[in-house]
Amino acid sequence: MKTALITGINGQDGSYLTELLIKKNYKVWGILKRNSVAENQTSRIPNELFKQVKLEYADMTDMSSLIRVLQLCKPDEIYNLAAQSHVRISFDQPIYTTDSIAMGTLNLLEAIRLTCPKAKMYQASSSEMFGNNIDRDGYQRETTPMSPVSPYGCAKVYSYNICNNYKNAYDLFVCNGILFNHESPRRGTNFVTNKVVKTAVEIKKSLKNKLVLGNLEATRDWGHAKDYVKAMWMILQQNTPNNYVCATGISHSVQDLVEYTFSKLDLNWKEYVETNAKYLRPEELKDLKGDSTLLRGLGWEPKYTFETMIDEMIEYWQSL
Ligand code: NAP
Ligand code: F7E
Repeated sequence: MKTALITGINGQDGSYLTELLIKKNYKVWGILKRNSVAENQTSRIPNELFKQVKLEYADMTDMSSLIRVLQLCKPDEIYNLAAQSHVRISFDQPIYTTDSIAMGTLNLLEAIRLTCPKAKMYQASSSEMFGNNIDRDGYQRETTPMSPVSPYGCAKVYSYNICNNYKNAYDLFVCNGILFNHESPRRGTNFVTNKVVKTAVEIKKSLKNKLVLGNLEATRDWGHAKDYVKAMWMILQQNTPNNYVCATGISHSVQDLVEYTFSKLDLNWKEYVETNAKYLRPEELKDLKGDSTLLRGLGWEPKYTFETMIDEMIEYWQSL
């Protein structure tokens, strides 16, 4: 039986990864960031799995807490998913964002080097690292230069680089998964997909009468978090560490997302959607579309399409 430690276990991806690893018969440990509302610390961990998961308080900014947990659980695999992960908010909280992501990753790498150097580590890298660089064929891939346009993206580039550095310098098994946007009913409701779907369903139920958004022209390559946590696991099952892009290869604009969601609910989006500059970012990342040929070579393939994913999210909000 393998043991895995997940940082960010209560996040969208952490919760799906927990389900996947438990199904694969792993012993799963997770770290919880302390919240004054205790229920919030575990709000995304499915009830039926609660008893099977071992949870410990720790914080990415507190290396001693990471060492304590690593010594307790002695993991075979570590999935570093913890982060202040909201790009717009990273402009409001640049230092905490950098502490939790960049220093957090370095704290974890040092803790691994000191306590369990044989463990394999997955780093949650992001398409936000590319900024507005696009290869001539319209895609971003592992070799696309990185010029991030947000404090979040800058911090993720540091994490990406320090992971590669520790892999080469200390012979650690560290892999970066460069994941493009991925969503689900468990996505935070201040990210655009779940904000649009939740509000559209509330409009349909006559609980709200408008949806206020920022940039409608931006395009993203949106996949489903369930498909993407499978990629994380596959990346760590290889014999040699490597970095992989994970994406569907299809992109849609925010306006496409709005049009699809409202039309599924038989609503005319133009009657309800407004824009407000407060949702714009000081520097915008305009277009993302990923080429995951390398990962597909390992046998990875997404099961969800953009449409089936949004349909599932609509059903979720309708069911409440
Ligand atoms: P998420 O839902 O925001 O989850 C992040 C988790 O990290 C939360 O459980 C949060 O705790 C925890 N956390 C935040 N700061 C922490 C700290 N200082 N110490 C310990 N834990 C901390 O994010 P996600 O969508 O699951 O994404 C998982 C990872 O993949 C993140 O690193 C994100 O940056 C990266 N990523 C995401 C995407 C995407 O589209 N979803 C794409 C590329 C990369 P609380 O639950 O207490 O808030
Ligand atoms: O924005 C536009 C916004 O906040 C998507 C994170 O998981 O993916 C995520 O970052 C697009 C942007 O995600 C609103 O300007 C318009 O162009 O859902 P988002 P993101 O910024 O792409 C990457 C890969 C990560 O790594 C991150 O952790 O939608 N947009 N109007 C809006 N976005 C939000 N949030 N709210 C709006 O009202």
